[in-house]
Parts: sequence; structure tokens; C-alpha cells
Amino acid sequence: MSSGVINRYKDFLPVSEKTPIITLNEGDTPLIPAPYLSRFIGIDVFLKYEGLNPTGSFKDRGMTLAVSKAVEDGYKAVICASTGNTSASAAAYAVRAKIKSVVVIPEGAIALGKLAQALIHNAQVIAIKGNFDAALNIVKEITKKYPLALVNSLNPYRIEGQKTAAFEICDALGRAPTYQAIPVGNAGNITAYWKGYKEYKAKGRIKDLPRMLGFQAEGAAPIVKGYPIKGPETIATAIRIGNPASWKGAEQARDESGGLIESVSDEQILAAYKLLAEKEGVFVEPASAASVAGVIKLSKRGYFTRNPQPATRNPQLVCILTGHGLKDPDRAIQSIEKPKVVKANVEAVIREIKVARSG
Ligand code: AN7
Repeated sequence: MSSGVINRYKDFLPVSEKTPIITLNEGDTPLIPAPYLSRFIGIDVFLKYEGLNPTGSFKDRGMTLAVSKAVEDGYKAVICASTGNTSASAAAYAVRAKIKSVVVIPEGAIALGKLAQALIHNAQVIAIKGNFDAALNIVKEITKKYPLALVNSLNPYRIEGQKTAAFEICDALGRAPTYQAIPVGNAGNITAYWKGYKEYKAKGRIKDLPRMLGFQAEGAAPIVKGYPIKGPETIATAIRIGNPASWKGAEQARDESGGLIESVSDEQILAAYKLLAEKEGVFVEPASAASVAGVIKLSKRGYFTRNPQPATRNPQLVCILTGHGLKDPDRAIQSIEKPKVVKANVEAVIREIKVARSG
């Protein structure tokens, strides 16, 4: 049985017989119904849980192709700048390809789980005294002069691989969703999904295209504001990006689809993060909750009822949950009460269990 996004969607990807397929069986992630959010928003909501990819984020879809093509092209090493997830994915796929990985990260600004992943896969991790945007500029310069393959989403193979998530959503629903909500950082992913939907439509697999709804964190919202942000700040470290590489792609997705790109506050992101965990049973990292924070914000001002679709279609909304909650354990621990410590006996424990006795 063929697995991994390259094997499953070969006909849509720039691969040939000669391409070695470097895969960890990424993709094929679940589209989970969200009953609480569906009731709250008033239309059918689904969660595309990309945290269930091999390294715990959507980056694996693009990395399988970027690393496969790097090997095909004879590279012995890959390099990326990262807010964390790209580095974790690059490190793992480089191991599979038996090549070296170098990752450049903003010092002190990536979540613990992601740093652990890059380190355990033996990436050479270099932290800079600067932010993601500075790190990206550095690796761009380096790859102009040295034989390292750039595996940030400036690499077109990353976008090609990531578009397969749009295919999966359409395959699962039997059509494109009416709306798709997604967090926006470097803006590669929104660009990739839009490309995927358009290609599926061109091939006759779907009839309609979704409205693309992108959400940036308020303190890191260059596309919303219309200019690069020098010192981006947000608790959602994955999307703490002030000058996105795929800025134009994001604007194109927004404008061609009749969608929007807006911002959500850290407070709204954290509220959505807790809601997903407490009401839907789905644990994501803070950046991923930006898509849900965004649709809650839109729903409160009547967006989904003001944009009715043809009566023959039940409107459907898919929220992309880009990364797993375990990526950022510090944030989870900070968001909840610490467990209470009691004596090691039944009386002490039962006293703490606040449930009504049955019968
Ligand atoms: C969980 O890892 O940019 O808009 O260097 O990790 O395609 O950048 C991560 C981005 C959303 C934003 N959610 O996607 C990196 C990095 C999670 C992420 C985004 C990221 P893009």
C-alpha cells in the first residue's frame, strides 16, 4: 500500500521515476467534526488535525517533497530558519535521507517540544540573537553561496507538498468546504492550500472554491496592517513573524477567494486554545488555535450568516489545526491550575474528587 503524500498525490506533484521518495508516511490526517463549535457558530465545523503528522505539524507535507528533491538534486545538507516546527520536520526528514540538517532559530523564542525534536534528530541547531525574520534573511544569503538546500517555504516544493492537505479535505467532504480558516505566519500554508483547491477545481474534482479566512496574531500582523512589523510579539511563537515570505500568495488567496485576513489577540488565541482542549477534546499549540479564535470572532459579528451560500448546500467550515499541543508544554502548564498534592491514602484522594455519589 502506498503511503505518504508523494505516493498518494503523485499526479499532482513535480516528481518523476528518478525522485527518491523520502517519507515518514505523513498526511492522511483526520477531519474531525467539532460539535461544540458547530452549535456555537451555527454551521458544520470540522477540524483538520495536522498535529497528527509524524513530527506533529503540517510542515511534514512540504518537507517530504523538499527533502526528496534536495536528495534528487544531489544535496548533502538542508538548512532552514524556523520558529520551531520547520526545524523539527527538517531534522527528521534529513535523518531519513541520511543527510545533514542545519537549523537557525531565534534564541529563547521556540517552544520546548520543537527544540527537543531538532536536537534529538541531530540537527545542528544555531540560535541567533535576533528574531525569525533575521534568521530567514541569514539562511537565504547562505544558500545563495553554499551548497545547502533551503527548505523554508520559499522553496516551491514545500508549497507543492503542503497543498495536499486541501486535496484530503475535498476527498473527505466530497467537495470543497464553504470556508477554510487558517493561521498565517510566513504565509506559505495559506498559499499552498489555495493552490491545492484551485488545482482540484481545474481537474474537475470539485465544483466550488472555499473562502479563505487567514488569521495573524495581533502583535505579528503585517499582512493585516499592510507593512512589515519590526519587533513582532505574540505568545503563539510559531507565528511570531513580521515579514512573511509568501505575503503575496496570502493576499492572492484572500482576494481571489473573496475571503479575508484579520488578526486575533493573544487573549482570543488562548481562549480558543482552551476551548478546543476543554470542549472538543483536541489539544493544539497556541498558533493553531488562531484559526478557531478567528472564526469565533467572525461569528460574533454575524459573518457566517451574512454570507449565505446557495440554499442547496449546507455551509461547512474547516479550521486548520497546524500543530500538536505537546509542542508547547510550557504554555499548557501555565494555562491551568497546578495539580494538588495530598497524602498517599484513599481518604485524602477521595476528599479531593468533587463528583456526586451515584445512587
Ligand atoms: C503550528 O516552523 O514558520 O503561514 O518556522 O508552526 O505557513 O508560516 C511555522 C509556522 C502555523 C504558520 N501554525 O504557517 C516555522 C514556521 C504552526 C506553525 C504556522 C506555523 P505559515
